[in-house]
Amino acid sequence: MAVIKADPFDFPFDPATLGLVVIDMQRDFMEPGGFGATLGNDVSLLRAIIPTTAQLIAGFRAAGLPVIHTRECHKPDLSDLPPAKCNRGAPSLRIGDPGPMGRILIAGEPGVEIIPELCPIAGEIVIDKPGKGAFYGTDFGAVLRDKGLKQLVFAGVTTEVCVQTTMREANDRGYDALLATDATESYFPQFKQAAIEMITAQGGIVGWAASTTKILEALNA
Ligand code: C5J
Repeated sequence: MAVIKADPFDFPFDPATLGLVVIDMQRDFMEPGGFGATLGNDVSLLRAIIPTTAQLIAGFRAAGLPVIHTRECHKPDLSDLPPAKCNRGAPSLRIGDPGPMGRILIAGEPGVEIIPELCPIAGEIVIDKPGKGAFYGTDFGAVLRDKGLKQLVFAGVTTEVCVQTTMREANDRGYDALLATDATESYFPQFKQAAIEMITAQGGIVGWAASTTKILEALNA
């Protein structure tokens, strides 16, 4: 068994069952004019993690381990967008409205594309998800089973929304979940910190957390 030096304690793993899940590193959250910006967020805050996330992805690829990407988006006819999600708050544009990167959070539009720095390569699976969690309304669970994955390292945005939701869903389904602390970000730094603490408190009640350096050290050992 290999081991990642993690919080709140070491994360032992079998490389044959380990994969990386990169959540929603798409233009709609990372660039001006997308979904994140319509909600009033400073999207530039998220860009700081692009280099570490790229390193993490490169490390998994170099080790021959799977990388799975997700994107939050809806069908063009909005049939998978419940009013409880659509009619929330007072955004400058709602999901489905036309914006500078195409219709906000709609599959196939430029805003849903993963940012070029972290672009999936041939053979990597991209899960389009209508919810915050990657399991809801997708074949993510079937993909993990197909690939024989049981232990998941998580990166992406935003820490306390789609990343944490997916980690909780994964934990409930029996997966070990570890958060790469410097390859995840929030529009609210205090929420990122709180999410990491929520995940790792109480003996790792949801999962583990470790830096990209520690994760890569273990992959390269
Ligand atoms: C949000 C996400 N924040 N990817 N989505 O709505 O975290």
